[in-house]
Amino acid sequence: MENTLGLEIIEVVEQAAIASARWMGKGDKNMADHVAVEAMRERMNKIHMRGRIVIGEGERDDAPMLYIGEEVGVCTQPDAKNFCNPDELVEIDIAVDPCEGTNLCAYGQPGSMAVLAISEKGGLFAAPDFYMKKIAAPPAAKGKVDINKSATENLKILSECLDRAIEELVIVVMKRERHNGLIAEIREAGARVQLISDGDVGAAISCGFAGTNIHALMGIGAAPEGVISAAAMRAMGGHFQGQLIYDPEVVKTGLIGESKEANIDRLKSMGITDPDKVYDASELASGDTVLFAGCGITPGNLMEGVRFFKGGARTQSLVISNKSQTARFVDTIHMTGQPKLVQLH
Ligand code: VTB
Repeated sequence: MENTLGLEIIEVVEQAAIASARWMGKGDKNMADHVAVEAMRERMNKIHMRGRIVIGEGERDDAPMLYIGEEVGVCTQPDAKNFCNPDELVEIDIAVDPCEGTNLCAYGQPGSMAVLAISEKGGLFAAPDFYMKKIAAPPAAKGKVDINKSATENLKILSECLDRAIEELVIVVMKRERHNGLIAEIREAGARVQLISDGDVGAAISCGFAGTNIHALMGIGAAPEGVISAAAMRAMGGHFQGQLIYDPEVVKTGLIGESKEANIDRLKSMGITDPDKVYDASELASGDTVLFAGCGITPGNLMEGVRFFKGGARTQSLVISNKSQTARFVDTIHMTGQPKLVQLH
């Protein structure tokens, strides 16, 4: 599964990022998202695979493309039997966010990315469109920090695991009213807070890499994005835990269903009987093979954004694989126009 797919999914996120980057700074987040979805789907449908979207743009009725349950890949097309042997092909589950941080892209801010995660069938948690309390931390703190502990306790643990003073730690938190208490507690404990307006996937993954100067992500973001972050952290051995948030009162901003009770019922209907369960990365991305791919749309902590030049574009992507235990940065020049001398700088 991994060898061929690992290369092809780079192109999937690259194409989505290039399409979206054309709408960077135009103030139209729906277009930035729409073109990324289209590009991602088109490229995905050229891959020799039997894929199924488990986390996508929403339910079929609301999302014309990359909806949950949509089948993608050459071997799901009506004429597939002419060139695919269904018995030989592993069925693949895919979680996508073609333009993670649509506001960031629309307003020309850093940190938007095209991202996806892949595993064999059943290998990714099909998270409902709710929120998720998250904690992400570097591999050295894996299994040591705990979402059930206070931020103050976790900062002490991080400080020990990373062998640096609490004052040197940088914790990313999304700037939301629901996080006012958390932000105050982190500052009180002595650590520094990096507030972001959007894009907690990039923040979570940044914790996995030394040198990003990001030591943890804490707080509540979207659940589907949590699964994609978990896939990356599982593949690279970082720490990630998530707990579904189904109470609109806790979220404060953002719409999540009619009421807490209705949401609990919805979770039950999806087979989630313990709504307060804490999931770790290996439960959210439980597959034997887990691959993450991301491509910068605007520049971020880990990747450059898309840069256009006469005759093409240059992208930077990241593919993380649990099987080969690699995090591979891929720098690509796309020669989409007339053949030209490629400018490296
Ligand atoms: C979260 C976060 C995402 O949007 O979903 C956020 O996980 C939305 O949160 O990375 P609110 O509803 O509180 O605004 C992102 O930042 C971007 O998709």
